[in-house]
Amino acid sequence: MATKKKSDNGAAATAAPTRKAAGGNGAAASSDAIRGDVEFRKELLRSMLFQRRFEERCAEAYALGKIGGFCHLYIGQEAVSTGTLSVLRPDDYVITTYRDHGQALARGMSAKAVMAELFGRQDGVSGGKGGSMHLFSKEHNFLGGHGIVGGHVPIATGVGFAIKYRGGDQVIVCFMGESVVNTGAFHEALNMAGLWKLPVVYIIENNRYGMGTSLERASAIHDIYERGAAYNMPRAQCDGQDVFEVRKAVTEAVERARTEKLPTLLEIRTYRFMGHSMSDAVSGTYRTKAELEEHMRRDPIVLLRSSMHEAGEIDDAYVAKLDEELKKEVQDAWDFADQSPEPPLEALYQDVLVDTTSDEHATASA
Ligand SMILES: Cc1ncc(C[n+]2csc(CCOP(=O)(O)OP(=O)(O)O)c2C)c(N)n1
Ligand SMILES: [Mg+2]
Repeated sequence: MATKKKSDNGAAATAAPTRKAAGGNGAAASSDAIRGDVEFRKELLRSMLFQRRFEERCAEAYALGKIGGFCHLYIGQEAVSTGTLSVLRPDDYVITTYRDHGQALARGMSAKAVMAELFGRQDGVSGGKGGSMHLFSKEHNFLGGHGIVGGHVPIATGVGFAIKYRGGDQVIVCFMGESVVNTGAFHEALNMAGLWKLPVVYIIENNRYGMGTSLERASAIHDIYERGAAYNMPRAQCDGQDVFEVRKAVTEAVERARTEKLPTLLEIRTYRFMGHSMSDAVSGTYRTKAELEEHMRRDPIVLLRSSMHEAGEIDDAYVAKLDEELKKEVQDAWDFADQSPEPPLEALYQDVLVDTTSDEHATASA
């Protein structure tokens, strides 16, 4: 079990809790294993609420000019990151898009180092040279943070190939938005994974929009998990606002990948509460305020908190204290980022090419 994990720079991070997933050989996991005990559910709540509080401050930092470039918030989708990453082992791999803050935090990466990256500072997870869209951590097998829509999907397939080739039992989870399913790279990559039976869990976070274009205006089919049929790939769809539904679907897919070396295409239906990026209006252009408000009634954090409240597992005082702790942790991350220096000019020439013939590289990849 891991709840509060130590991170890169020794600071406590609020990672998604982990529990051994139930069910081997593709057997469906039991409801008890999915829901865990009260302490586990509290950790799920903590993980989601931490992402929310962190990103609320990101919006503030962006408005103040402390964060530059692009910045895509994940608010509303936190049950997907927490639910998914609570199923993985530390030696599994994760790869994602530019909407990556929540997943990095749920994976246990240091909030301080993530915030420093957003601020473009030297102590950031990518040395301050990547920014919001390019969070990486070798320690956490977190392979980015990618800005090109669909560009990371073939990389995930390659990692799946490498795992199988080396005889490992890890899996790779590849998060993507629903617009990715209309790119060529998606089809090439999923075909290979289906053909070669690779341990990859492809997760489509279907938040209904690609920038300002709705799924219905962009895709010939709307149950997009069905695209897996073209690649003979196991596939499923689940509710992304319910963290337990996410855990259940991901547990089955991960077990299938780990024990049977089979890929899965999972469509997780969610909704983003903010604009596409910080430069986009929240509503009033491509979606109505009424639509947004309807979806906000299914806020994943409120759903979990209310169910625990009703079961008598937490009370208002518990939530208030938790919130206070998390806000302080985010403030500490902000302060850390703010005092971190900008990368020196020489950093421009560092980490540009890897000398794959060097001894250091040979040892690292052995
Ligand atoms: C190849 C490519 N084309 C266009 C863009 C511009 N772009 C950035 S995000 C985005 C929409 C992606 O939507 P989706 O995959 O649904 O992810 P979401 O933003 O909803 O998480 C587009 C078109 C890009 N980054 N890469
Ligand atoms: Mg989308």
